[in-house]
Amino acid sequence: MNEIIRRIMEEAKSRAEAASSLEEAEALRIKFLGKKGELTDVLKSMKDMAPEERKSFGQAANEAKGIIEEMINERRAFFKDMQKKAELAAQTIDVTEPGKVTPLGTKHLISITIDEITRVFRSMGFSVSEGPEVETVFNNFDALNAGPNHPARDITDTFYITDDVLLRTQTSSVQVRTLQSQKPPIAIIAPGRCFRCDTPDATHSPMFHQVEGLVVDEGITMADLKGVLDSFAKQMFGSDTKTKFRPHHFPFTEPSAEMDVSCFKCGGKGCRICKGSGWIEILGCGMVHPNVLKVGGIDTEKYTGFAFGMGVERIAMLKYEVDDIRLLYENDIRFIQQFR
Ligand code: 2NL
Repeated sequence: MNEIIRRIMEEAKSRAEAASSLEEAEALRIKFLGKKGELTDVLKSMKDMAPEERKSFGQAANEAKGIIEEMINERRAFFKDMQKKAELAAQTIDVTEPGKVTPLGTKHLISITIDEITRVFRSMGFSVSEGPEVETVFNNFDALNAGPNHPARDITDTFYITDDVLLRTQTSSVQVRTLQSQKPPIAIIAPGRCFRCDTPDATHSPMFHQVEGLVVDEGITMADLKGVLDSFAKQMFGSDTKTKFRPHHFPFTEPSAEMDVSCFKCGGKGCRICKGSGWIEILGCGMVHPNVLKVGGIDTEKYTGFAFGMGVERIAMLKYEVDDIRLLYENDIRFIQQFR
């Protein structure tokens, strides 16, 4: 074999063996086989050779090219393999390492209470409706038979956005929408946020929650109202719970009542929770006023209904003995985690 080729091959071999990294091995390809590489230079010089010399020289040079290529490839593969092994070693997972503990959130007491109320009414065949917190004055007041001079409309009591749009003061507006969009029989509850201009104290908050309910069908009477709400009270506060209905007044119901339950803490003897009376006021209710049914386009000769509304905060505070409504909104984890 030509002396020059042999020398180049030997140099390539020792350089390949000496290469200590993938980069070094790759640089050898350029040094020996690249456009300006050593073997390429030798091949270029062939043009000055005699034809028979050129043939054997060319064969030897091509053979050398293949061998050098293979040597370099082998070296590259070696370093690639090393790199991969190093990567895998670095990635080794220690399965005995203790896992990271992600603290689990807890349901807020308001959500817990809404869920409890919802479960009871669902079990009696009610479905759950939701509606917007930003409502029309019509859906919030006019449709509910609250006359143009009703005190609740006052700007000192209600958050108005424009003359015709407000933050709903009760979730009745959801039921107004239901009356307008569905035909009886209707049995729904509407849980959700409400807003009133109140200065916060132990029992008031400008943002609070309500669950309202509405039933409309043929032949619905006050007896249905009492039966459903008495059953709700027993499921919510215990099967020994007694109920009592006191006459009241709401513009959207006639007749209207407030329902008291016998104190679930003392059983009626009188204690701190029921302020010594043995009874606790839980909700307002009544037979839906014909004017409200008419707004929903419901035939008041054929259909009657009852409705009720309760404050979620009030029920949560009574049931779980929370003495300041503001605790429900501070979101102190030590408070929130007490209710699981
Ligand atoms: C209370 C009293 C009440 C209603 C809400 C209602 C809704 C429609 C028609 C008639 Cl669409 N009434 N809702 C009825 C009686 C009482 O809430 O003290 N809530 C905290």
